[in-house]
Amino acid sequence: MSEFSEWFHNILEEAEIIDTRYPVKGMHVWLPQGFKIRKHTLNILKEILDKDHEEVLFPLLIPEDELAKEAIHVKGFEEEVYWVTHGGLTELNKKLALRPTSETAMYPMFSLWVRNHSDLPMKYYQIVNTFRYETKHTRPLIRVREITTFKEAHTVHATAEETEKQVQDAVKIYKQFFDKLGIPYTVSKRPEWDKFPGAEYTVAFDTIMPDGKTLQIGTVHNLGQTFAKTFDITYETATGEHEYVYQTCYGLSDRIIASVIGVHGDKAGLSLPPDIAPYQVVIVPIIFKKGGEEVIEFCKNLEEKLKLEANLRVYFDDRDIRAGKKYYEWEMRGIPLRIEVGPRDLQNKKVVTFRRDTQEKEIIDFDPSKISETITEIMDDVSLKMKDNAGEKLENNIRSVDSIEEAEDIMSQYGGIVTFDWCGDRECGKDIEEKVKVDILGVQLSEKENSTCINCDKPSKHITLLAKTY
Ligand code: PR8
Repeated sequence: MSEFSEWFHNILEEAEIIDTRYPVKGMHVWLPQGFKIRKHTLNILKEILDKDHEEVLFPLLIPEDELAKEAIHVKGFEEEVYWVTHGGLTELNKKLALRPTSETAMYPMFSLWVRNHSDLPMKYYQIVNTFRYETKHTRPLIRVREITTFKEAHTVHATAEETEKQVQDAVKIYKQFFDKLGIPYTVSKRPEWDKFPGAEYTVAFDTIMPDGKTLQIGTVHNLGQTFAKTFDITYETATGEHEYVYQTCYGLSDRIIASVIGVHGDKAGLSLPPDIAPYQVVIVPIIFKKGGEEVIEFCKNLEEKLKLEANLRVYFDDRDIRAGKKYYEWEMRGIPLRIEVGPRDLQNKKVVTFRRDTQEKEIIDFDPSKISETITEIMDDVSLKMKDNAGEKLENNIRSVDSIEEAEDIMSQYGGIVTFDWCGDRECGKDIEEKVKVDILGVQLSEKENSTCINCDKPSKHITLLAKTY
């Protein structure tokens, strides 16, 4: 197990994120701390999506004939589908698949719902569990067989231009979301051999984990009319003709939580952005024999104040254990700010703050009329600094190269991402992957003029990203 893998597994257990001992491979139990992080993360996402998407909920089971209808799609998933074959003791006359994703559950219904051009665009999303019988090595939150946090959006449009625009909008939505979590990313168009089964093209978000490998954390797919033709999703135009619709879909998974943990964590454990931390502030009383009651009273008031005035998630830790043990625990769990209060601080009208991200202690003035504002400002600064630091780490891990040899060198020395010019041809791309022994992530969306492929000298239009991936 690599150093990072070991750290990651330990932290999932120690910080009580998930319990990996559930007796089905690739399926885990969310624990209360992890569940809170998941809930706050999803709330951020929902808030963004709810502006112009509707939330729906489709059944888990998909009839075999619907799943099989779209040939390329089913080919892409056939080795990963779990099947329900029996109802009690009776063998079902039609097998039912546990959804690996929901195109084939949703689109037969879309075919009933879309009638007229005025019904379009339609933008739906759901947050559900999906099942994929992964044959590659499974890893908690990173490659699971039950994806418990599968956010899938599906949109339907009248024209190809509108789907293009929707792909760009979805990229913007995900950027906004990852920025809020302070997760840095690259955005690239996947090579045609790595696109979503049934899509015209796939745009993906990747981040770098501490071991230098990239993790795909989100995808946006332009589906064109492939599924519309398979599932007969048509609309009547203003002039009375019937046309097939155009579609997009985009998804995120448990990997968003894995990336928060991996990207922000350090030797002391988790470090959570305030927006998703189970508690944003923990108050720890330092109690000696004398003056204990006043300290407790002060802490309780401070807790109430911060909850009411600053709308923060605050935990007053008055457990009867050593303060040092509490410090260790909250640091490991990644709580952004700790406030320590002892009898002397009360006398001096001061409190001590400890920032998890910078590991810095500070003594600040306690002014009851200003404390909520002060703590809110600290929270904002924590969010900003965490995002900047993580962004810098990613930038430092992207290296541009001019030759295949250089790419090999950098990969073996540092890992991370290397960028170069590539012609875009499948054969040449496969040759590059073979030579450097890592995968082409994809090409940047913007075009580049006057460049040539580092492998075959043909003209190249885009900068390509290459990385060892999860
Ligand atoms: C779609 N259909 O399904 P996608 N464990 C954790 N995360 C995973 C796993 C896994 N085993 N497999 C994939 N992901 C489209 C879009 C509806 C929504 C992650 O797309 O197959 C991927 O990295 O690309 C991706 O970020 C997301 O799930 C969507 O999966």
